[in-house]
Amino acid sequence: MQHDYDPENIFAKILRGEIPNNTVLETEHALAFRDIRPQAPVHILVIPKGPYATLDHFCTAASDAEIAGFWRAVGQVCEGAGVEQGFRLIANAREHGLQEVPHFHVHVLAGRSLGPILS
Ligand code: DGP
Repeated sequence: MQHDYDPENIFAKILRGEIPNNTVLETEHALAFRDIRPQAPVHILVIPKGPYATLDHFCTAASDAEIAGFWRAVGQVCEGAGVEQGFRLIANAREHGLQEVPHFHVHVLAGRSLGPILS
């Protein structure tokens, strides 16, 4: 399918340094920062640096180095966030996924019992 990317989305502006963020980790291929509306004591967003709108866009169009680098950063964030009691990853996509910001991102949620998401 065709994947469009809007370079004016808010995370693109964060990557360009046009909007401040609370950075947790920056690597060659990823940036991790705290969510502005935290839903848990730990709520970190991890984004790739390339122009990808959704997980499927990223995982089909990005290079192996970008994909490996991104997921390595997700692992580093999970290990570094003090989440020994566990965590949850969420990746919303497009309308039905209620994705608000059209730059692929993974939410890392932890620090409390997160409850069931499937019933
Ligand atoms: P999603 O629905 O998966 O697209 O979630 C987008 C998240 O991004 C949402 O939890 C709020 C967060 N967010 C939106 N704008 C900003 C911002 O300017 N800075 C930060 N740190 N987070 C933002």
